[in-house]
Amino acid sequence: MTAGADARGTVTAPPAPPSPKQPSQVFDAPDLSAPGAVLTDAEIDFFVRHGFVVKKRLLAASAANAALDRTWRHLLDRVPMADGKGALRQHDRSTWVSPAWGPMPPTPTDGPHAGRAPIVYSGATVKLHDLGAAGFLVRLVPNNPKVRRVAEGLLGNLRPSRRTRGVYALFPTRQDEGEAETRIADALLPHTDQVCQQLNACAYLDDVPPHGGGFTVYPGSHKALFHAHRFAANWSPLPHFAEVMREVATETAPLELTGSKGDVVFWHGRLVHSAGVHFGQHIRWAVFADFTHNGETLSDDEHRALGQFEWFKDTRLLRSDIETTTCEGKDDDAHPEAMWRGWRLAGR
Ligand SMILES: O=C(O)CCC(=O)C(=O)O
Ligand SMILES: [Fe+2]
Repeated sequence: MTAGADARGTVTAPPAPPSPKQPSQVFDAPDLSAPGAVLTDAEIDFFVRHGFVVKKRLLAASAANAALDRTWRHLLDRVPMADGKGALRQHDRSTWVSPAWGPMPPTPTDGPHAGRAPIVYSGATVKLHDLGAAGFLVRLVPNNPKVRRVAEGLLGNLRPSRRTRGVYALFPTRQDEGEAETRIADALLPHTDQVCQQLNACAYLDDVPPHGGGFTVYPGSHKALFHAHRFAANWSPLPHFAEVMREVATETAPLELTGSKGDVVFWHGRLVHSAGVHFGQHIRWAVFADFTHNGETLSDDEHRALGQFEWFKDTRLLRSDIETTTCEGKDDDAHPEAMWRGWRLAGR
């Protein structure tokens, strides 16, 4: 049954899962592709079971390099450094470690960037949201025919892509001594994303070595989190959401996805994930993109009224969404079809 009436759910902010958290394990995802196939059965099975699949070197290296050069220019142009603390330089790795950013202006409360700074720079993280709609990024990831065919093969008819979330960089930091396992677990911030979450992509613009900030996923968590929402896609956490997150964080060993320039991780919108631990010397460069069905969506003002307007994401609440209770108890491995209703992969 499709919920045509109120597809918005009851929204309450979930508390963060506490420690102890499981440390992540470095994971080089298997290459399950086959020449000429957009998606193999093995890739689809992997995605259904684990909630993600990695398409290796899906982006051309030359295009990733060009995008990275433009991203560097934008970052150097727009992100201020702290006075007297030394400049950041693209081709001087010694400047990459623990960069001292200038102060961030307050988050805009109105205008086009209300609710989220156009660029977030804090500690080791830089999120270039304002670059997210740049043509070269939209062409490289969500509108790249190779990426789009995979997303369509998994999800079906897609809402036209207008933007990405931007480029997310994780810089190397000076490391304190400490027990590696504790540092790894403590550094993780398992969470799920909001607004409307069906399918997402994380594309690497450069190689991501072990413990180099690889996107980190909690395999299989998409199934439990699916049932921790009232609706299949729209942000609609149920009262037991926090408990489910706690169980995932304490019981599931997260996988830190190492990879190469051009790899694209496709991940289910309900998959628990985190930015990865980073003890290395490289910068982790990733473009995040959102995909949803091409259904009717709420207006921007309706999102604002619900406190759900996130301008930097290419996703909007669906006016008609599926009630997860109608899928209850049927998404085990023997009957995987329930939580995949409406997905193209279910029809293969
Ligand atoms: O940068 C990453 O690896 C993860 C970012 C993320 O999960 C988010 O911004 O919601
Ligand atoms: Fe996230």
